Amino acid sequence: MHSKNGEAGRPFHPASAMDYLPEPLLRKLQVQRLAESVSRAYHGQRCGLLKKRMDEAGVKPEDVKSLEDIRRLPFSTKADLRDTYPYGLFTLPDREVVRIHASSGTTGKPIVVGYTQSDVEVWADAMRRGMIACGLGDEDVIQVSYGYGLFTGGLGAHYGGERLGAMVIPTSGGNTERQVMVMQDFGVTAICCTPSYFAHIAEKAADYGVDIRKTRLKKGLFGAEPWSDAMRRHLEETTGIQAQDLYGLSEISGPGVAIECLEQDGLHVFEDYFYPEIIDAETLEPLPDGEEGELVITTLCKEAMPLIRYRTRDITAIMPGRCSCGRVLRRIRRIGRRSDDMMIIRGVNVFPSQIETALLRIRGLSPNYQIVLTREAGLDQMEVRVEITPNILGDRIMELEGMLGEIGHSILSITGIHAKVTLAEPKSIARSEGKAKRVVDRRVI
Ligand code: DLL
Repeated sequence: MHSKNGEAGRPFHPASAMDYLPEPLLRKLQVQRLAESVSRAYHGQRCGLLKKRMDEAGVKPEDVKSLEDIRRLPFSTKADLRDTYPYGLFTLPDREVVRIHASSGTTGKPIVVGYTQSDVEVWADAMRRGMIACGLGDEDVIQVSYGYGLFTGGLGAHYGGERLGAMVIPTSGGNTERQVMVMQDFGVTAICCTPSYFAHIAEKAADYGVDIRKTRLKKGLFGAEPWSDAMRRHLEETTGIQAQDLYGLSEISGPGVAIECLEQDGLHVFEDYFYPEIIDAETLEPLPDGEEGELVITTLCKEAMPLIRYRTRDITAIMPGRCSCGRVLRRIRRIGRRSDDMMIIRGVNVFPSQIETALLRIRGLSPNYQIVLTREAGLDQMEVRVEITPNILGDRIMELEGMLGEIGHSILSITGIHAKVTLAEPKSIARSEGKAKRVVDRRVI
């Protein structure tokens, strides 16, 4: 088997044998793990949500005998996480849980996910295999510039890199000058961050007189936000690295649910851990391979918080046929959009409803607002334009300035994003007769 991008001679990497499991064995393993996962969720969820839904649908965990049987199971959504906040979907006692992460919910509260020791290991293993698929090995020096904290990006890439045996440098996000220094001085060969942050790092590096082509950097594992092939070409041409697409979501584990191999022709899903389906977002009916729809994922090994048929809201397709890299794992197309209104701003998930919650906490604002997204020097900027009510208009300028600060603070506390706030005169923001158009996205991705 030959690969055009340099995996030649090693189509089968012994350290990622599961990627090459013969298909009948993989499907058999999936059925067995699916049945176990459904049983864990059915019997274990603290809130009993899945049990209630399955009982209503007349399905029992024992009914899951083939992969087709998955269609009989109810879907789960972000709303389920919100409604059972914080730990309702957990299936094990707290003492079994060794890690918590969180991601934006649709209102002021985040959604919370938990991991047992085994869940952390499964996640690290998926990331490790993803890194191998990108051509990385124990000789690599990996700079992790995804944020460390409740966000899964930093620790997810970190554990994967350590499991690979690479040298991992946990720079986390921010302080771009130091990022460039570390990259140059520490002999970094691969970087993990959002594609827009790498564009920003590259631009800053040029300002500091550093030519990334002359450093040892050769790979980037980019994800956490949608990006395009045009952006890939731009990053690859300006910096000389190979830019790989990395996908994941907190609910399922974090980064490493799917990743591109060196063929850069779709993202391999780690199917022995995460079972993918594509559905029509309107009818909820499964769609055949090749057709675009919403990605639904069932965790096969998760212990602390198994999720059955989780609707990701990400739009993609399962690509028919086998990848020329030789991996048996099926591929999804790169994700360009979602079926809901979630925005991703500097890698942070933000819902318009969160902005609304933040605005309505403040007296004197009307519920008419608009969110304008732009990208400057590779960095996303969010402007929130909000109308004031007529009775506030007569107040002194000083008070209006205080109000700007208060709004900015309220948005920051709910979303974690610094927004530029502009007050607009009453009735100056366009009204709509149907769905309000809250978001104007001027970013080129
Ligand atoms: O963004 C996990 C992650 C970290 C993935 C680092 C990749 C790298 P959440 O914050 O829960 O988790 O956001 C998940 O981000 O449902 C997609 O809408 C979007 N997303 C993630 N990766 C990609 C990608 C992390 N490669 C949400 N392309 C997902 C497009 C992506 N969208």
